[in-house]
Amino acid sequence: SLGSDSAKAERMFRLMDGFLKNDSISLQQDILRHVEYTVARSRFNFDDFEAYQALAHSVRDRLIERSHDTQLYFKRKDPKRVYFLSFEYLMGRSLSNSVINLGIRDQYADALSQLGFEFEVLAEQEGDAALGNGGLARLSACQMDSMATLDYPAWGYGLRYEYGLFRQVILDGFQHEQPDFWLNFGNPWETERVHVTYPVKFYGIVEEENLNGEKCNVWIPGEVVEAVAYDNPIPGYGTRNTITLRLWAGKPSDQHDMEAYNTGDYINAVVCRQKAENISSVLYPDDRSFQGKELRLKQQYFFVSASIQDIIRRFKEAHSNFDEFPEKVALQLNDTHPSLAIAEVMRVLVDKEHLAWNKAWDIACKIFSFTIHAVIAEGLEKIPVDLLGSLLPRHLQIIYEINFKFVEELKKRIGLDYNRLSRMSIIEEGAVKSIRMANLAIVCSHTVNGVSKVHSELLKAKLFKDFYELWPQKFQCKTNGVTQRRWIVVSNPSLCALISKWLGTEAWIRDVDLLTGLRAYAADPDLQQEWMMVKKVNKMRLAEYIEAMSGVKVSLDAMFDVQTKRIHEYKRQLLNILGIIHRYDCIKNMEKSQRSKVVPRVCIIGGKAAPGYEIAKKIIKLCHAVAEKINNDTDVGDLLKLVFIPDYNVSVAELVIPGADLSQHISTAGHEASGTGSMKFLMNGCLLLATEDGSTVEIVEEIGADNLFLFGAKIHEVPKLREEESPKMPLQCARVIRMVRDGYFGFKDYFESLCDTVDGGKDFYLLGSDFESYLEAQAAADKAFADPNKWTQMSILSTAGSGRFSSDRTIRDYAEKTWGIEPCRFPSDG
Ligand code: HBZ
Repeated sequence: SLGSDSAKAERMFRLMDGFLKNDSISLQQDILRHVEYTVARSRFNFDDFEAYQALAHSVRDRLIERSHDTQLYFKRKDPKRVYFLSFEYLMGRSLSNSVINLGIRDQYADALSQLGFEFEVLAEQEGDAALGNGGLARLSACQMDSMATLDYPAWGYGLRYEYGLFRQVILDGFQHEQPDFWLNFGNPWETERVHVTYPVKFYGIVEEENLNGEKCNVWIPGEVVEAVAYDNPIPGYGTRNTITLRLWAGKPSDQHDMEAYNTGDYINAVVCRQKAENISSVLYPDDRSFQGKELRLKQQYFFVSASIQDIIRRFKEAHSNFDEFPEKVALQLNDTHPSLAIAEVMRVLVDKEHLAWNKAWDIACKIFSFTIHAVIAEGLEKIPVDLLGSLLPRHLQIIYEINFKFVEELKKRIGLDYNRLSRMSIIEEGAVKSIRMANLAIVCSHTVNGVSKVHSELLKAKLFKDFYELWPQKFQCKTNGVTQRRWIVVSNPSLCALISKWLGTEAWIRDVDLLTGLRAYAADPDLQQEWMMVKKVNKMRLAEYIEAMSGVKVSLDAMFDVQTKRIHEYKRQLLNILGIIHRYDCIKNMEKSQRSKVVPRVCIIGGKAAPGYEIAKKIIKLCHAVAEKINNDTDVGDLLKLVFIPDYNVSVAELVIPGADLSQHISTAGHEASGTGSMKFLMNGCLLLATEDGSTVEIVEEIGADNLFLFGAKIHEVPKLREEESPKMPLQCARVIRMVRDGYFGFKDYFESLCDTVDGGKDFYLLGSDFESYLEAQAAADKAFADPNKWTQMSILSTAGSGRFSSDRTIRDYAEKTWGIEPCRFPSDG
């Protein structure tokens, strides 16, 4: 249905003999062809890794066909498109996800077995694409999957870092960071688009010129770097639609240094050229606060400038009038990191397209929407004015102009309330004058959203109260979600099969609300039996991994209790460890006869600390020190084990989450914007032990408070608890801290400052205050676990209630209420 009518197209179609075929023989032929011609190994002699590469290339061929069809179709239909701008994506592995979404996993598994290979084994050969830090980045990946599956005409834009998030190596219990040069063996999924390149300018000066009697600003840059596109196909599930994640890499520009060549400084000129590649070379591994570093700002502009040029080029291919721009383009800012796009759009429209300022501003205000992932003001980006002025002189002028007009308008609305004016200004006056990127994004965006109900309310009541009062209609809530394709279908195939069997359909994979159908069988002994078996198999897989990695043997009868996420004080891994020490202490002090009543636990903690975050690194060390003591105590045996899983990433998560019985989401209330890990555990029938923070509040609404273990201070109680003169410190908590302080786990001096954060007089994250309630929730979890049928019923109800936390729901909501776009589905069922 796609090709043009021309004879040429007909002939090409015949020559190509239609599309690639997916029968077993064709797949085997394709794989062998790639072994021989792409990997350049003999088809009679290749190893697992080479087989993986060939396999990946053969899958990519199929993805390319679909992405061509999709793009051609979008071009023909010319719908409004959304451009998702995110600085970070945690895609993980692509192989299993791709073949599942293409609907040909079984065919591939069969073809491979005919060739003497096992699909699962080859899938293990793939490394993670880890171009991001944590929740924000994985959310972007889940949302791309949903945009493709729901047939939205969407593009993702990002940076192709050569070094992704560091690899975490644990030596003697301490975290060390190793570079993740993930492209070392090539990346079979991407396609370099050598023709899709754009110059990106930096530094220089701005001159005023006269253009037909009108004053016009011309930016004469001091450096030009070329951005080259690398396209990564994102296949939808149950649709032929395959969208693109376009990542930019830096490459030297030809215009760059002619001067140097002419003066004969050849060596220096080549060295200078290499610097261009540095821009996109490394991901900043800190997910806490803004780094006022020039390289970071360069990355931001590089990414923004290339993306905007690409978007405008695509628009201009079909349109000549910028009045139509807002009808065809929606730009989504994933946090403030890409918000320079606002100044860039203004610069292009005013300086290049010569639109009047007001006209350009009107357009900009109709295309941008902005998602905030931060909770506290310190997390918001501020760019020093001097830095911006030297790197992007024209953008600084534009931001000043935007601010001037905004403040003038504001004065008319609110009068001369200088405190409020200065709070809302895009420019922060202070020791270091800087640009508040969030304010810039809010001023220009038509929609601003938080990532859970409580977070969105918090933004309105606290962080951006002034803006909410000015523009209440701009503020929305888009509760996060995760994709059930990756987090059930790919990572937990046995559960996937079980769900489909009991629902009598696989339709829930696209239509996740159908999961609620499981509620009817939650008490059914047959389902319960099968459900337990699935969990057992997943626990076995996890136990093998734990033993291979750490040498610790764990009992499958124990409750697997997991906390995996970035290490942060506010996420309170320390509370978890103190709770484990308490449990250990109790077992030690118990009458031997009482021990049979203890519910055995395997406590699993995993996550990376930002390289410069000392306290987080001490938490990791404490975890190892405590584990060393407990795991070697024969007195305790299987009643308690503690394991730290190193280098937690997407593919480790795929193994850990399905094997968890209980998972902890225990941030101090009011600190987690949403949290998305909890949603993945929920989907996998894992019970939650949690504070009423972020999206947990909505999870409780959905599954009921008696289906999880809640504890701790509530959001509104936190400020008052913090004001208290002497923070609450229950005896049990004081006792376990004392054990650490006294050197019970060694490294006495090293842990001192960590202990200070709790009993040093401040206890900012309220570990002491929440400690008793935490222990009670843990006791309730033990009690429930002792009744396997009850526990299994709760587990089934968790999965059954997880549908609301699918990114499909989130994306549909963005599409309808924020972006104003509609599905554009390639007309085929293939
Ligand atoms: O975004 C997280 C929130 O902490 C979490 O609650 C939420 O569920 C998730 C998705 O909305 N935020 C991040 O992951 N933030 C970052 O990774 C980050 C990265 C670079 C920065 C600042 C923050 O400069």
